[in-house]
This record gives sequence, C-alpha cells and structure tokens, in this order.
Amino acid sequence: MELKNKRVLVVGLGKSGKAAALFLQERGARVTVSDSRSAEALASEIPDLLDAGVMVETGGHGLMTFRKQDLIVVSPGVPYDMPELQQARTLGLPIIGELELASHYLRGKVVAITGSNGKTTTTSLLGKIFADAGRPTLVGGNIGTPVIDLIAESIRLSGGEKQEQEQPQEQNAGILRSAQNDNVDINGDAATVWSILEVSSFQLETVVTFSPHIALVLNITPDHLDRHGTFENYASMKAHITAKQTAEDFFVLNAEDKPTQMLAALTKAQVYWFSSKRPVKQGAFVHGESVVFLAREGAWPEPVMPVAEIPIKGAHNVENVLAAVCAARLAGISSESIRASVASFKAVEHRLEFVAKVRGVDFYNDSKATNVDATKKALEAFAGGVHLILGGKDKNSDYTELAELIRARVKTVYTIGSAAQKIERHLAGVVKIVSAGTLEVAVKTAAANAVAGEVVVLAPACSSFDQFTGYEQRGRVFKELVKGLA
Ligand code: UMA
Repeated sequence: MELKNKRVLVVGLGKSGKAAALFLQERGARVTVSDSRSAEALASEIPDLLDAGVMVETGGHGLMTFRKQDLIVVSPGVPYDMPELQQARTLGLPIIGELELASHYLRGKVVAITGSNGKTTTTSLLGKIFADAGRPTLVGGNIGTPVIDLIAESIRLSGGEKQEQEQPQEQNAGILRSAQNDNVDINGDAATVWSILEVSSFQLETVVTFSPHIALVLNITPDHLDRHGTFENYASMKAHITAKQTAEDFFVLNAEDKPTQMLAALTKAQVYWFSSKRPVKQGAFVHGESVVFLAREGAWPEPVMPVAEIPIKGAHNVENVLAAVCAARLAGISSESIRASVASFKAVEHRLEFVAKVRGVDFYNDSKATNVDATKKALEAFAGGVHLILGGKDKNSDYTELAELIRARVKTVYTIGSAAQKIERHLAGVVKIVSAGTLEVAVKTAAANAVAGEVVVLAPACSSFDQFTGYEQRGRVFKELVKGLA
C-alpha cells in the first residue's frame, strides 16, 4: 500500500486511531485525525500527534475534512453509517479500518479469533501456547493492543524490512505440506512470527483483504445490535474473517453453534471443527474424559489432555480450550506442549476472574461479560447461591433470555447503570431485585446479603460506557471495592 504523500484521514482518536495516525505519518502520509471529543478531553493525546506533524480536528467531524482525502482509516468504535462516512462513500473514497491497514504491513502469519464470547480468553491462551512452544509470538487486536502496534516487532522478529515480500508464501507451503501429510506436528516453520489477534465485529466490518492463516469463530450470539441493527448483519460481519482465506488456510468452527456452523459453506479454507459434545470429522473434541485432536477425517484421534486438567472455570472454557488446541495443532505445536501450556493458564483479568473470598463468600469479576450470552455462560459456571450484578449501557438486548438461569441459580439481582429499569422490567417476578444504581452500592449490598458458600458475580450483560471508560475500569473498580470489604 503506497502511503507516501497520500492524504489520509484517521477517524477517532482512541488507541487504534492514535496508533494508526502515528504509523501513517511515519510512513510518509499527510495525516489528519478527526474526533468528536473536545480538545480538552483529548489533551493527553494531542501533543504526540502534533509533534509528529499530524493535523488534529476535535469537537466534531467536519464534512469538508472527509472530502479531500486519498484514504480514510476508521477506528473500530466509529459507526460505519455515520453521515460523514456515507458522504465519503458516495465520493468513492476508500475507507478501511485499523485492522485492514495493519494487515498490509504485519509480517509472518496471523491467527484471528472472533466470536461473541470467549475471544479474549482464547486469544490469551493461544498466545501462551505459541510462546511456550518457542514460537515468536505477538498478541493484540480487540484484546487491547492495536494491531498497528505489532507491526514493528513483527518486522524485527522476521529479520528486518528486506525479507518483507518473500516470506509469507514460503511459509504457507510448509503448513500445507504438513496438513496434507497427516502430520501437523512439524517444526519446519519454527521461525515464523505468529500474530494472535482478537478481532471484533467492529473491526471485521471494514476489512477488505485481511486474510488470517488460521481463523477461529467461537460462537455467534446476539451482541452489538445497537451498532449492527440485526443479528443477521452482525453474523455477516463475523463471516468477513474468512472472506479472503484460500485453500491453504484453516477455518476453525464451533460444531455446536448453528450460526457458526453455517459459515462453513462460505469458506475456501480447510474447515476444522471443535465440539465439547461429540466427535467431529476433523478437529478437536471431548472424548470420554479427554480432549483429543483428529488431524483429518479417518485418522486416529490423538489424546491432548484430560478435561480435568483445564484450570479455567465453566463449560464455555472447555470450548475455548478445544478451539485453541485445534488452532495450535494446525500450526504444528505438539500435544505435549499444548497440554503443559493449558494446564498452567490463569483466567484472563475480567473474565470470570476469582477476586477474593470475604467471610466465606467468593467474589468473581466477569466485567467482560458485556452481553446476555456471556452472562449466561458465567451463570452456568455456578450451581446456585449467586448474587448477580447486572446493568450498564444497554445494547438493545433482551434480558428475558436470562430468566431461566436466574430462576435456577440466582438469589438476588443487583441492577446498576442506565439499563437498570429495562432489566428490572424484563426480570420482574423472576427473582428478587435490588435497584443498586452504582457498582459501589451493588457490591456493598450483595456482600451484606450473601452468606458463606454463596458467590457474588459481576457479569453485567451490558457495556460499561454509561458509568466507566470501559469494561477494564469497571472490573478494576469492582476488585477495589471487594478488596475494601476484606
Ligand atoms: N469517536 C469519534 N466519532 C464517533 C465515535 C467515536 O470521533 O462517531 C471517537 C471517540 O471520541 C474516541 C475514539 O473514537 O476518541 C474511540 O475509538 P474506539 O471506540 O475505536 O476505541 P479505541 O480506543 O481505538 O479501542 C478500539 C476498540 N474499541 C472498540 O471497539 C469500541 C477496543 O476494543 C480495542 O481494544 C482497541 O481498539 C485496540 O484494538 C474494546 C471494545 O470495547 C475493548 N471492543 C468491543 C467489545 O469487545 O465488545 C468490540
């Protein structure tokens, strides 16, 4: 992608926008950043950009700014259909996201993980499996580090700028050979740099040529309907992950999730499956008490590890491990190495993370449960006696879907944030509800109500942006409040 002297507009000055703007400027583009927030709100970001020579527009997006550009790069959180972008489209200006931009420069191979839930855990786990196996590994994307910020290290680890062009094809051939030989456990490409990327529907909305060597879709359940409008639109964004894959690539899918299964018909890549319930044609599944991997149809399943050795809580985490096992075996990492990595894996922060036991009550931080399905998965991990903190910013979600599990396992729901009233309407008559308003009141009231042996779980089924800067801050505040109790 030629950037020298190109006029490029970056929309949004969050983590992705800042990384994209500095990268583009460094590559010789003439960059403007436009953000709807005020200059005061962006005061800590602006000096770096001005120093680098980037022009900055704050306090709104000027229509003219979106006209005189050769390329527009949008941040994931910027709505695809905002009027300024619609106008740019009618003018025929190319519009891509930060992920697409980064993928043109990232060296080595990509494992991309998407899904409504489990992305962060699976991405972290795969990062650990690859790194433990001695593979040069980078981890980023929606998990927190913009993909742009991985580029420099991917180039360094690949031996510098010079080999930029030749490398990918050679390495693809190695992996293809390994799969065809029914011997995926090869060491032939141990020097390849692997970028393990968590990718969201927001990021996938604006990809054009992005083509991961191994793509995983963990599950597709309603989320972000406020942005994508319908479930069908949302699911179609997830499908973009495989749109540019070829027969040399791998597509790993959840055999137990209907919307995910349907993606198999859309891909040119080799489809591998994972299932916690039954054997699959090729891929990873639970057989008796063990996780096994089947390299291809008709082969003998090879044992990877006992299910009992999986250290992270909940049936959904067995699925995450199966997905990771499948991807790691396809990359040629041995079962022994995978087993050791999984067994020593610690729950990701904010993902059903154990915080503390206070007077016999266990506190779990699942702040990353930002949709209804994630909250269901959290509840499934506990037999009963749950004090559940729900609420935040609504995403056009249907909370009645929680009713059955709440009736069976939850003693009291504590509502917080702007979605509280809607949640209370949806769960009326199902369970005792306390309108707590804030996280602080919720934690203190739940701690006072819960008795030894019960659990307090923050799994809010909503995004955090009404009261916090993100789910991480919400999770950290929760942990501080719990520590305060102790
Ligand atoms: N903005 C505008 N105009 C708009 C909308 C937003 O200028 O119309 C500006 C905001 O004022 C703000 C900036 O855009 O300054 C924010 O951009 P962003 O929302 O894309 O945030 P980043 O900081 O760049 O973070 C993004 C991801 N955020 C979202 O997708 C909302 C982060 O995922 C990701 O970690 C980061 O890039 C690095 O890749 C967060 C997330 O909530 C964790 N993701 C969603 C999720 O997991 O459910 C998809």
